[in-house]
Amino acid sequence: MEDYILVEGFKHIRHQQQSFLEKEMIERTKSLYNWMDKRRSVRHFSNKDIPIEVIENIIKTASTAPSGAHKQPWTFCVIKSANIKKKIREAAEEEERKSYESRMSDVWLNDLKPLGTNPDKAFLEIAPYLIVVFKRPFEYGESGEKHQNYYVNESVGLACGFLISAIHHAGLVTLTHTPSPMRFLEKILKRPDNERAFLLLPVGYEAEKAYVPDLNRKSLEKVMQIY
Ligand code: IYR
Repeated sequence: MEDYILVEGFKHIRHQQQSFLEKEMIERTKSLYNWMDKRRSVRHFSNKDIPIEVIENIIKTASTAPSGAHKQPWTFCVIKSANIKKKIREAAEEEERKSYESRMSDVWLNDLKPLGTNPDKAFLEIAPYLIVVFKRPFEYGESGEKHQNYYVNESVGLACGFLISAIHHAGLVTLTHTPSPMRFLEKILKRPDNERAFLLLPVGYEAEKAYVPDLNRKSLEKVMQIY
């Protein structure tokens, strides 16, 4: 027999979150932290293929994120085609060159120096998959009227966090690439006019010899305030 209540005429089903003993909870949270702390934004990819089922599972995980009024205002475009990856790389590098040469301030360029980034985006062609995340600021109703979505940036940002965690959980690597402006992605992928490019993530195995900047994370004392 199904267990439910009605709230203003809408069905609310019974939910029972699995919980753990305190000792177990401490172990689990420690172990997740240790694993997540190993995640790095990686720019050196292997071109080794990965099963599409892995990509599907990763995207299903991202799509479990909470969203404003449960509108799920996102679309994840998966690119495997070498031809489309090449188009994306060429367009991204063109924008990036302009950014690095004139659009970014000296302070910004200086802040990026430790990361060693530059307008060359070879990873866009090397990684076996690119995931381009689109946000959907509004939806079209039955008769073509527009319905705004809510907290779109927050919702899609959360889904991207879930996506990045799922990629790391699979033992794969990614980085959050934000070529700016990103309108070229809407054009190349022929997206509908209610979608705006939000983030581009190459996904794949790490290259055999990969390097990342030697960075430290802020200490707990710096990022947490207890009241
Ligand atoms: N979008 C550029 C520049 C860039 C900006 C930030 I803020 C970074 O953390 C890293 C890169 C690029 O992808 O190179």
